[in-house]
Amino acid sequence: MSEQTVYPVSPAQREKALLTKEQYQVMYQHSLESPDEFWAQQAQRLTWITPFTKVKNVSFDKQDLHIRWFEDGFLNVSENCIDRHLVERGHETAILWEPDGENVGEKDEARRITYQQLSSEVNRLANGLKSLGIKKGDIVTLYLPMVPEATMAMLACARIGAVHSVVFAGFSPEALAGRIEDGDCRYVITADEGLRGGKHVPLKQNVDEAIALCPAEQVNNVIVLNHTGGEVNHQVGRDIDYHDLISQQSDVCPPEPMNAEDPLFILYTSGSTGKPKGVLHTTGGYLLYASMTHEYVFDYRPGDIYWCAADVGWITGHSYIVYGPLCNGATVVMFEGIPTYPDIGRAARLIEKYKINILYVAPTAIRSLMAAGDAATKNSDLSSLRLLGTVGEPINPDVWRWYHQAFGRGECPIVDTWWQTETGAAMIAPLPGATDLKPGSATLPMFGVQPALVDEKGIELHGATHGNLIIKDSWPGQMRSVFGDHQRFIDTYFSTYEGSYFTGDGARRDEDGYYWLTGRVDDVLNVSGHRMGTAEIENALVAHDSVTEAAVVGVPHDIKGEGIYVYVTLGHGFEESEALRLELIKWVRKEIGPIATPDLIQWAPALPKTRSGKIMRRILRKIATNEFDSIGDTSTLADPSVVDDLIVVHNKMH
Ligand code: 6R9
Repeated sequence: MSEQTVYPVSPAQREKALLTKEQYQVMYQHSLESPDEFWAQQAQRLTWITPFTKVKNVSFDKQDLHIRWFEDGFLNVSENCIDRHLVERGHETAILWEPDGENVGEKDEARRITYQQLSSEVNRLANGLKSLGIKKGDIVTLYLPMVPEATMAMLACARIGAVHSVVFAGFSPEALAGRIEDGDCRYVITADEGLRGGKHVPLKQNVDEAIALCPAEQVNNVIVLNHTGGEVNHQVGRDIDYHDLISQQSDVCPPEPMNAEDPLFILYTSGSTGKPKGVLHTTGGYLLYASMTHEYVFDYRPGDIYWCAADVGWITGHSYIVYGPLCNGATVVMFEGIPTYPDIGRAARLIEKYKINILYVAPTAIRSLMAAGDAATKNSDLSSLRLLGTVGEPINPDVWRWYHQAFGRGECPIVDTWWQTETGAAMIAPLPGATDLKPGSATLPMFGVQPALVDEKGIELHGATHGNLIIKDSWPGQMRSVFGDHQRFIDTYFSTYEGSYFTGDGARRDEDGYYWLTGRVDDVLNVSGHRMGTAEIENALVAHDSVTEAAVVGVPHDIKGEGIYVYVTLGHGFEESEALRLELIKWVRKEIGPIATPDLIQWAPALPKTRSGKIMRRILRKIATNEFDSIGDTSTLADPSVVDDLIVVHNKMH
C-alpha cells in the first residue's frame, strides 16, 4: 500500500470531536496572526494568582536571545493540577495505579486516588519538604519507580516552588551522580526498590552509590519511600522514611505564588556532544502548552479514562502523565510495569480492566506487541478505546496499520505526535476531528507552531520537499535554557540557523503540507524511543581501561527502532576476546544504564578519520548495515585502507 493512503476523519469523529478542520484552520491562522490575543485567550484555562498583562516577549536573535511568556503573571502549578478541581470533582479519580505484578480479586494491589486524596498527600509531602528546609528555587532530585508518589513528589515540589529534576529509574548510579552534581542537588527522593517486569531494581542502593561518587556533603537528605519492603541501608541523620516525614504533617500547605517564568523543572536529555543537557522548563507557558495540547490532541473530555504508557522519567511522562492531564482534571492510568509482562496480553487486559478510552504509547512498544501477532489483543475487550496515540520516533506505516486494526478496531484515529524534551509538549500532531490521517506522518502543526524546512545553508525550502526542521517563532512550552549553561542553549538551538530554533531532526513535507519526520540529522540515537548521544556511549567506553577509542552508530532494529552498533579500538596489551566483549557490554550498562546496552561490538584496529581527525560515522554506518557499495568517497580519509579492514572484520562476524 502506498504511504499516500489517507484515513479521512470519519463523520462520527467530526461530529463529536472538540475541533473540526475549519475550526483548526481558523484557530491556527489566529495563533500566527495575533499570538498575543490567541495565547491570552488560551491562558484563561489556567488559574492565575496575579493575572498577566504581557503575553509574549521573545527574540530568537542569538545576540539578544530571550524567551518570556506571561512574564508578569503569577500562578502555582499544583494549584492548577489539584486545588481548583476539588469543588467539582474532589471525589473523582485522579490516578488509577496498576502495579507491575498482576494480582486479581482480593489480592489486587491496584490503587485509586481521588483528587481529594491527591491534594492531601501532596500538601503533606510539601510540608514535609519544607520541614527539611527545602524552599523555593532549591533543586530536588527524584529517582522513583512508576508509583503515584512520583506524581505526588513532582507536585509537592511545584507547590513550594522547588525545582524537580526527575532521573529515570533505569539510569545507573554513575548517571544519577552526574545529574545530582550538575544540579547541585541537596535532596533526593527515592524508593527502596522499583519493580519492572518482575525484576527488582535497587533504587536506594543506586542512590547510595551515586552519593558516594558525588563530592562529600553534596546531599543533605535522602527521602526513601517504602515500596517493595526490600532491605536497604539506612544512614542515620541523612536518610528519612517517606511516611515518617509526612505522617505528622498538616494537609494544608498554601501554594507558593510563582512567577510565570520561574523554573518548574529540569530534565536531562542527550545531545550530539558532551554530557547530557539539563533542559529547563518554566511555570506558566509550559503548563498552558501541556494542558492545551492534552485537551486538543487527545480530544480529551471530562470523564475519559486516559493511559499514557511512558515513564515519568521522560518528558512524555512529565507532560502527559502529570502536568497536562491533571491540569485538565483527567483520570490518569499509571502503570508500574511493562506491556509484555507477565505475558503479551497485559496491555490489552489493562485497557479492558479500566475501560480505557485514550491510549498513548511509543512505537517500540507497539512493535514488541505486534511481534506476537494477534496474541496481544485477541483475549481482551478493547471496545472502550476511542483514540490512540504514539510518540518518540517515527511510526512505520505497517505498524501504524496494525495498531489501528488490533487496538483501534480500524475505527480509532491515531495521533502521531512529534515533539521533544525541549519543546515541552506536542508540536506537530493531528487533531482527531480535524485532520485526515496518513500512516507515518505526524501531519500538521499545533497552534502557534511555525515549522519550516531549510537546506544545509539555512535557506528556507518551500512546497513539497525535504530538509532540516526548524521552528521559526516561539511557543509557550519551549525550554528556556540549559541549566547552568545558557551559552550552550544558544549554541545548540539558535546558532545553526540564525533566528530560528533548530530541532536536530530532518523531515519531508508533502503536497498537502503534511510533515514526515525522518529522524535525527545529528549524532543522536533513538533507541526504543529514548534519546542517547553517540558521544555519551563512546565516552563510557573510553572510560574503560582497555579502550582507546570508540565510535557508535545506529542501525535499524526490528523492535527498538534503532540498535547500538559499536566500534572499539583496544589499547596496547589488550587482546580481543569474547570475554572482553561481554565485559564492555556490562560496563556500558553500568555506566549509563540498561537502555544503552550495545547490540553489537566490532573490534576496530583503526577508525576511518578525516585528515582533521573527525571520525566519519557515515562510513561506519554503511559498514554496519552491509551497504558496502554506497560507502562513497573515502579519499578525504587520512588512511582509506582502514575501511577495507573494517569490512573484512564485519563480514567475519556475520
Ligand atoms: C517526546 C520525545 C525527541 C526526538 C525528536 C525526534 C523523535 C519524537 C516523534 C519523533 C518521529 C514522532 N521523535 N516523536 N520522530 N515521529 N512522532 O520523544 O522527546 O525524548 O526529547 O526525543 O524523538 O527525533 O527529536 P525526546
